[in-house]
Amino acid sequence: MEQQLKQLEQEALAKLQAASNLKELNDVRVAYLGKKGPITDLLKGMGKLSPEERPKMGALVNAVRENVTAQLEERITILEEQAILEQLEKESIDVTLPGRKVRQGNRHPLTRVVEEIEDLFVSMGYEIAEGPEVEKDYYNFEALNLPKGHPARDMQDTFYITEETLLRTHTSPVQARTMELKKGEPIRIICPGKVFRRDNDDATHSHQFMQIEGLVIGENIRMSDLKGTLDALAKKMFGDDREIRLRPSFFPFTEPSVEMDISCFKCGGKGCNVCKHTGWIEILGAGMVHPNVLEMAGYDSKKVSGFAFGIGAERIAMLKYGVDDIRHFYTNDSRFLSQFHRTEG
Ligand code: FA5
Repeated sequence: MEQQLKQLEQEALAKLQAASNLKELNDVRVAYLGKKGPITDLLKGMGKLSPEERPKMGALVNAVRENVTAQLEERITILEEQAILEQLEKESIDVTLPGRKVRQGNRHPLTRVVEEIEDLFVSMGYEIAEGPEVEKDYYNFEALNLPKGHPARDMQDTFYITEETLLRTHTSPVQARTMELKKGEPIRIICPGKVFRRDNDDATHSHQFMQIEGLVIGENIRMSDLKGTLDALAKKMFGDDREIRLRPSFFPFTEPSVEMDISCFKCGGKGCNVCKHTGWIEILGAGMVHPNVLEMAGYDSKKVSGFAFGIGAERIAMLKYGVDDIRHFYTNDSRFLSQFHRTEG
């Protein structure tokens, strides 16, 4: 029996050494030390031994059990440490590897144009105003001398929410709102924002685009003030070289009215698909505020006068950066947008 016990001990110790993970160790523990294992069996058989042999064998079996248990615990500690080391090895970071580049974002070309124009006008003493994109028919049309049924409404067909609310077709309703708010006080504002129209999308038209409205009201404001202001805008955005023209136009809320064109960046004025073979691209509408509009907002048109303009922000960005299709601004194509990294200032 002693012999048998020694053999069992050797076997168990060998298997403990051979076990390569915690699960295998547990299998060895169950097989040798478990309730149905040979060591327990031997202990159970002690009753059959003579009283002299019993304590000796008892001590031997206990010694074997203790030795196997001690070895088991030692192996558990070793394998646990090994597992932790392996885990650490897997998770280790090689600080010498080249880092992943974080792609640097930049402002959208339209945002930059709007900010540049804002800067120019703020430097001339203008305030920045805002108005809602979902607008009342009253402010979008009626307060601007465009009563219901006026034929000029057709030029700015839009998306109606209800009979009386719509997506604004231009930023001009901010004129009416500001005049109402200022109650006869002088005004000098610009208002950038999104506008919406039922226009067919093409190289220079979009159903949603940006305008920047300008409004100046005070005593003795003249057409020459408007011209000088637009001239300063054109010089700031395009430099002195680009050709500019003002031509007579019609808006129900200004009298007289003008439109400003810039010579086409693509063909230099010869005519191409971008400028619809005219050599010019229209960038804004403007004029002297119509007396009816002043009166409707509570201003005395005999005492004060004013000028207003509405700039197409996309058209400015197209001319400034040589973009030949307005749709590039809205597709979020990073190949297009990343070109503006270099010129970020
Ligand atoms: C207006 O919207 C007037 N509210 C401008 C104005 C303001 C006149 C104050 C007088 C006083 P118009 O419809 O022409 O005018 O548009 C102004 C500018 O917006 C155009 O010159 C053009 O640059 C731009 N624009 C017009 N329609 C579109 C479109 N579908 N897509 C992109 N830009 C457009």
